[in-house]
Amino acid sequence: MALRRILTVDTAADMAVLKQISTPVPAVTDDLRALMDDMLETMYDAPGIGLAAVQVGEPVRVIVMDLAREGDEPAPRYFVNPEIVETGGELQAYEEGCLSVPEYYDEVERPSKVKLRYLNYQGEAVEEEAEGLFAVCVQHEMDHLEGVLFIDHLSRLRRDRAIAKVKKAARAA
Ligand code: K2U
Ligand code: ZN
Repeated sequence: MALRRILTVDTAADMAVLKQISTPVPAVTDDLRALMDDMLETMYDAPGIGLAAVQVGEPVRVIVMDLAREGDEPAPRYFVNPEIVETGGELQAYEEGCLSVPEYYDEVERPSKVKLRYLNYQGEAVEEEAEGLFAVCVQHEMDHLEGVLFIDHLSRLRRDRAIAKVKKAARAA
């Protein structure tokens, strides 16, 4: 397993990759599992609770997640070629962050329930319903696969302020 660099919005090169639409994966192979292992290690190290492959420079339709609370047993989740097949419930606001937009948090409204279909770590087809933080994270990560960042849901002013803040922090580092 290896740590990968997480792309951030402060450079044009990284932003160009983050804005790409990720490509479907033809098959769940050992190489793909190695990428998912690296993504999970990178996510835990960040730390974060979700990560899309494009965030480590691999624009393929793969997401990893672990929603286990501090102190609980890790509960790694792998989603290959995930699709949201249904959304429901009421619109719910949640204070989101993003490992590609470090240290910036803002409210985003999303449907409170989603039904998703994906291939798991073994390449088996799974259909699952999500709500709560799981639904928020799935939709946040699915946005990444479409080249959409959570700040793209904000006003132009707040989006520009977020990017300026990340650029300022990168210069200071
Ligand atoms: O995509 C990412 O950058 C990973 C996010 C996933 C996430 C964002 C918003 C809401 C839920 C999940 C990172 O895990 S950011 C860290 C974080 C953790 C819990 C809640 C909000 C942000
Ligand atoms: Zn994100």
